[in-house]
Amino acid sequence: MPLFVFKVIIIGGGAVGKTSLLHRFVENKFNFRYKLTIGADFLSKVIEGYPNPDTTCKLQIWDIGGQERYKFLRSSFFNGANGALVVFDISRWHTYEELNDWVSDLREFAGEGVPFILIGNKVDLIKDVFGEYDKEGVEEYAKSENTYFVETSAKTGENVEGAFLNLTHRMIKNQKLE
Ligand code: G3D
Ligand code: MG
Repeated sequence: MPLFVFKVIIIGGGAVGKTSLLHRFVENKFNFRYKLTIGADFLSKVIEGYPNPDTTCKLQIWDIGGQERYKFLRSSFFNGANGALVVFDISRWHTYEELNDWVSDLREFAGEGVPFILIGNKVDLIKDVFGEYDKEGVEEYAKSENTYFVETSAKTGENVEGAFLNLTHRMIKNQKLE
């Protein structure tokens, strides 16, 4: 019975919803008392029967603050990561423009071939988004990186599980290639 154990990291700027996505996925809860992430922390989630009925995946999911003052923690945080969720906030376009730094840190500290998926979070706010959100541009970027872009909402739960499962699938494929 195959068992995969993966370290997953959630990266992106401050207040994009990293901690909220983690709690939504692991505990199916939103907006209880966690607030600003201090340093790095992780939660575990066991997925049985994915991607095959006889497979179990154990995800150790690490959450970091996007704040600059945690920069010194980054190398240990990235070290040994098998995959990443790279998150921006659809309602604040500048958080997308900041992702380059996160992706280059991912490659530098976790390795070139580490799979990631791109997440535009807070899609429930899309009615309030004017002009700046260039969805086609994001999709093109994802394609050029050979990855997948998905809009999520930690608030409603939309696509959150799907995003983690898509990444899990990519991590399994990546491990088989090694
Ligand atoms: P971070 O861990 O990336 O810093 P948080 O982000 O998870 O702490 O979320 C930052 C704020 O965005 C929180 O609001 C949180 O409730 C809100 N948020 C997170 N995800 C979503 C989402 O999908 N939709 C909406 N509408 N809000 C979201 P507060 O007000 O508590 O600071
Ligand atoms: Mg946080």
